[in-house]
Amino acid sequence: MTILTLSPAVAQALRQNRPVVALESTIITHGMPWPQNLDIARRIEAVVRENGAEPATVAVIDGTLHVGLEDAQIEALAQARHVAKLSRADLAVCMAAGRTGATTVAATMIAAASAGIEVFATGGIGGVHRGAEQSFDVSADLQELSQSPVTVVAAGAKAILDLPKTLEVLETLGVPVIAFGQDMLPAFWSRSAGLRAPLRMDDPAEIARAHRMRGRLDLPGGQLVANPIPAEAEIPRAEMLPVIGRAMQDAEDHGISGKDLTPYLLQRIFELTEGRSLDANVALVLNNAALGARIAAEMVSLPG
Ligand code: PSU
Ligand code: MN
Repeated sequence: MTILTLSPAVAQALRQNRPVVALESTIITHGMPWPQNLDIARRIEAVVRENGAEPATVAVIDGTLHVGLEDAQIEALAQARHVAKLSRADLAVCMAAGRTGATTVAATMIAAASAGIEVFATGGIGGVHRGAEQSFDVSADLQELSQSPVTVVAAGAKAILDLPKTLEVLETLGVPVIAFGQDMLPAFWSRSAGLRAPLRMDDPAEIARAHRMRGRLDLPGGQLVANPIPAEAEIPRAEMLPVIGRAMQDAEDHGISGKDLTPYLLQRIFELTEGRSLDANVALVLNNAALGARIAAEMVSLPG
């Protein structure tokens, strides 16, 4: 017996071998401010559906790991305060204690893999933080990509991270980093991080086949698909860098570290850009949801 609770819609889609896209909940509770977070969470699900797949938002509610949430559950999470931010290390602890928590990329991958969902769309992943040579702050998302067989569609990683080090760690861990439709690695709000991506693919079917080939080779872990933000929504890198620098200085001045760092930086950047960072964030998440649905559709049409 599985410990997961699938929503009826997700259970049915999986049973019928229809495409399903997992979605995380930390983006709702810790990544975006109320009330926009609720509207955006709903729009992400709508885009997945418009592109022919079933959305499966993941969260722990009162100790139960849900894959696929009802709208009322999403609304409650969006408004809730002091929800835990769950990764591999604390997922089981939260469930055993009967508490509520939002799943990060790492925890969402664990749930998706265990439900048999192969594709997951989000905004940005965690990575190697700047200054990690001192702080050792490397997101558990990276390790998870090397263990759980899920293809994660993100818009690259934010420049709040050390992107060259993030690529190095992913290479060491054996995680394919695939830029979609361009040579350069996208950097979340900007289409290019100024670094070449290790791999490039232009076709969702190719991404689906590569995912399945890993399985046939018995390689653990998934793939990271880095999908550039739509050009019209991009904030150029040169404009973001000083904002990021300022937010990081503020984090240091306030002694913010560990799990609190990423949510703090996101909130601070939102304030410093007077909401522009959020508009870009919305555009890229919706774009990723659409690509995730297309990859999921290719995946279910493959044998085995
Ligand atoms: N990056 C973003 N937006 C986010 C996150 C990361 O651009 O909302 C969230 C994701 O849930 C990710 C988590 O898995 O932050 C990583 O947190 P940490 O750096 O503490 O591992
Ligand atoms: Mn961290």
